[in-house]
Amino acid sequence: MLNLRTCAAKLRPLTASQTVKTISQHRPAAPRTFQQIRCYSAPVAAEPFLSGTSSNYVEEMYYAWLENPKSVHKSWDIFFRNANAGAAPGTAYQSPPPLSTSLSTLSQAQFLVQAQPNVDKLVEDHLAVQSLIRAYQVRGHHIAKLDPLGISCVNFDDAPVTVSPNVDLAVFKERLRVLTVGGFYGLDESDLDKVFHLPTTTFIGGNESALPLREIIRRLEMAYCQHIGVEFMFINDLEQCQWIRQKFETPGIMQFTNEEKRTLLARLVRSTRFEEFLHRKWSSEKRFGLEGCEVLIPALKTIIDKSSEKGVDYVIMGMPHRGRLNVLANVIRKELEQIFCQFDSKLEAADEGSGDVKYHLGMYHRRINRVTDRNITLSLVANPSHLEAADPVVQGKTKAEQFYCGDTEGKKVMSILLHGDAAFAGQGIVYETFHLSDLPSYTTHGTVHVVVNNQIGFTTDPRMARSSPYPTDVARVVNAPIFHVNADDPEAVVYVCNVAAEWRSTFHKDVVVDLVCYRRNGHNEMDEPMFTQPLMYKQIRKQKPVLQKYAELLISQGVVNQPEYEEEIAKYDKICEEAHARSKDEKILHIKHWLDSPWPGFFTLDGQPRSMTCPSTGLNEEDLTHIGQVASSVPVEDFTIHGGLSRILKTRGEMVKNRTVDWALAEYMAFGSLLKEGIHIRLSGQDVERGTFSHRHHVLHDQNVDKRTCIPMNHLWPNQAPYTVCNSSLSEYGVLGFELGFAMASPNALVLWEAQFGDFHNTAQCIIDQFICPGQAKWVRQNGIVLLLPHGMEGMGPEHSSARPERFLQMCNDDPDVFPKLDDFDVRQLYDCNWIVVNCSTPANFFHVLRRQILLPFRKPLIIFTPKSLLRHPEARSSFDDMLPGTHFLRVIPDGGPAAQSPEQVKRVLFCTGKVYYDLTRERKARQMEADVAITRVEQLSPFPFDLLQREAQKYPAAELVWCQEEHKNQGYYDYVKPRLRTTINRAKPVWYAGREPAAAPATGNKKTHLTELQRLLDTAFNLDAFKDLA
Ligand SMILES: Cc1ncc(C[n+]2csc(CCOP(=O)(O)OP(=O)(O)O)c2C)c(N)n1
Ligand SMILES: [Mg+2]
Repeated sequence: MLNLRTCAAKLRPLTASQTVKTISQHRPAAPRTFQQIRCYSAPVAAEPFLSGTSSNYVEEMYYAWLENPKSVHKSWDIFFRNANAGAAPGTAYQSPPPLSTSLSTLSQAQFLVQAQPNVDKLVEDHLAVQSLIRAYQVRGHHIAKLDPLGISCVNFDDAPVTVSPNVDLAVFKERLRVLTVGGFYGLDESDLDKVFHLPTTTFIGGNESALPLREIIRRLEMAYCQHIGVEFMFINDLEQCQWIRQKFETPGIMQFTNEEKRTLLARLVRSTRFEEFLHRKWSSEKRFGLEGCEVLIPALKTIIDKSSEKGVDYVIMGMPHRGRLNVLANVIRKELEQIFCQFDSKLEAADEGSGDVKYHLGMYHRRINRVTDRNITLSLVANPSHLEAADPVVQGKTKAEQFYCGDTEGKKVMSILLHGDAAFAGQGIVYETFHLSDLPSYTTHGTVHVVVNNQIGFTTDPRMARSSPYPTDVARVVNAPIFHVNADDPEAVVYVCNVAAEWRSTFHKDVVVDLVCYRRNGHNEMDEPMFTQPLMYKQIRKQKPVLQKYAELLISQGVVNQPEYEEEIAKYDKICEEAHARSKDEKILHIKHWLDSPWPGFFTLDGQPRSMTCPSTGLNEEDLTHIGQVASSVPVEDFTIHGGLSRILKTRGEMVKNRTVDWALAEYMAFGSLLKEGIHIRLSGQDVERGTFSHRHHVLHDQNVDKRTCIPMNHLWPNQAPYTVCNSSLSEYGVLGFELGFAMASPNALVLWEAQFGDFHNTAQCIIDQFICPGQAKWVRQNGIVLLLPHGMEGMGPEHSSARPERFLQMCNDDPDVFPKLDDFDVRQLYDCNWIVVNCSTPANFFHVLRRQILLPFRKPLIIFTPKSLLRHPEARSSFDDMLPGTHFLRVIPDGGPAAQSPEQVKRVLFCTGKVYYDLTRERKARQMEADVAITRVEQLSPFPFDLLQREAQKYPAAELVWCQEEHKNQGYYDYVKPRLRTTINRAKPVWYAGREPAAAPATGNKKTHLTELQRLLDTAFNLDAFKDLA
């Protein structure tokens, strides 16, 4: 009774407003417009049979009639013709002529209209049947039997309904009559054996166009209410909806050959026995086992097999902890001994770096797919504990692999993302990643998402963990179909996985497979789940493992016999035992064996850089001039740009004639020259095409032709590498993760992410903390991504001022107290660091540091604090002379004025970085203190230029040393620089501070206070008595 009540609620007709919404969502835009609907709906609104849900059916008929008037019954044809001709309300309907004889083959024909004197009733009943079919399509998943435990934690009214496939509608309908307003869409028991035409929006008929109601219900029950719950009716595209209906409604479509069943059983054996083996050998080790969702392994293998069959030869995967070792062993096929040896606590690490736990490491493997006999490469991206953080990284890597092999439609390279139910619903990055899925410069042309929905997250129930009915609702925002499936029915799982892979290869859009399962043990193997989920776990204890259930099924069907089954188990156990024996010979753990993205040819065979030098980053005059000219022109015919932009380009042209560059032009020079050398450049971030500060203008827009654009950077050289510049979605976490993934794929690309303002990087903090900063140490994986972070105190308020340099500097791995013993600081120091942090004060230095990033023989992340007001500062210009061959990036720019001429006379050296240099020189000049105070610019903050700064400090023996910054004392660079500067001078002198006071916020919101603070810090910097009393 309870069940039936639930069922009734789920199948209840939509309200009028719901109907309108749903219809407007899934109608195609053209040629079927809403105008056409209004054309008939206005005059016929008063037709007696057009109410509530019946209008659904009428619309179906109307669309069919529009396409082909003969496709609908004669009565509808006349009705629509009259309505369209403007018949008055209530007069468009005429009694129909007799039905054609096309249904004469049906034995129930006596129930059809010929025998039916009441045509109104006929129409109503058809409308009711149409509504019924639609109700199953929309809501059938609510009552499907998805939960293997039968306790359904999904937040619907109640537990699933069990309806026998042999519909006992008498009982069923009786309940519904009581429980739904107006009964079962007006149908009653006498209708059960009546035959109804099926609308074009269902495939349950197979070859038949009409069926008795009893059979219609039975088939709908079979399609939508068994172990698969299909959620798809929110999809806007009719063709896609039809495709899905056909995949699940066609009678007998879910058939498996005996061979397929045996393969499925063998895969379940591997999945199950792998976990059992680990449990036997290391019962007290954490492994985040897959017990309760062993079907994940055949599920993934099915997606890969089907995708391989459709032409995919490279699959990039991302996944969390749960079942990861099993996936490595049985999907990626990592050697078992490599996995087992990780459980040996005495194993020494062979590689530099801190390494990572065994269930975080990545993997790359190329092999033959046995099912399709085609080569396939599988890569599992290394990930941190931070759930879902790897999602955008996987997408970026996938995009890059597609880009490098010219796979513009995602036919060869694809991604699969695995999720836990709690994380999928809870982590915002899932949403941010979904929103990249259909953007031209970010799409990977469809991802297959698989959710291990064990109905729990650590100790938290779904009802406490999410407000949506399913953990997968987030996918609805991109119109991805969602296939919920009971993970204890392996054939249903394999079926939906096949459909998911086919969907991806047909529509190149995301799709979700929700494996509704359970977690047999605690969160990890050491955890006691009964503390918090006693009833659930009582049920789980009673649950027969899926392998056992499926084996029994196949044995009962005669597909395998008991000895064959046992032999399959023994065979795999033996493989595990032998690998275990071999694993004992492993003495050393090589993390580099777990690389997810090898860069063939970039390193020597033992993974070392091919040299330890960096060529000059300078460029010849001809190339500088050529790039400058293209940057100041419109290199296509008949292209009208905005007048203001013409002026900007003209100014650029004049700068080129004068052999000077500003910031934007320096960036152009760096990009343009690297493109010539075959280096792909990708610049991504919010509004990067124009540049937040309207300085870049890398994409020109024709003022007369909509969407006509020109990227001059792609018109530089005959065989240049392509330049990609793309405005991103408004996401930092997602987009930075994506670009990091893109940069992982190849060392021969300059991949840059620009924050709108530097402060906004903190919504991507997880990517910075978990991947960029420690990536190489954890995973022996280098990455040359560049972060451009606009920074500077310019009176713009607490936000839009600071890129938080202190945070990046705090994460640098160089020792503040040790002067490095190196012959070559220029390159060696870079090799040893975890990332490079710079704040350039000249365009030329910015140009060099970008080029150096690629010309170095290894890759390190590069963090650049970029200017805002300096973009247009007349002094922030560089001459071509500073960019010619032989010139290079200056880690430190010493004072070049009177102070440097007579260094012994100098009373104070001001060390600084970035924009404040210009404030300091202006002030020094105003105070005529050029001979008293030297100003030294630290351009590369980390790794710290110990060698050069030592030289600078020694050059001015009588001078006080002062660190000057415009940031607050507890922010900026001071805490990082001070101990290091002291190390360079053997702590012989103090290092004083001139800058803003400590503060909670990065900057004041009051412009006047800002200027007062600035003046105060300049006063301190040039007051030679300022530190007297402190000495
Ligand atoms: C961002 C983040 N927050 C918290 C955690 C701690 N944590 C680890 S596993 C887990 C539960 C995950 O549940 P679910 O996503 O359902 O995966 P399951 O373990 O059930 O497979 C939590 C909260 C984490 N790893 N990452
Ligand atoms: Mg879970």
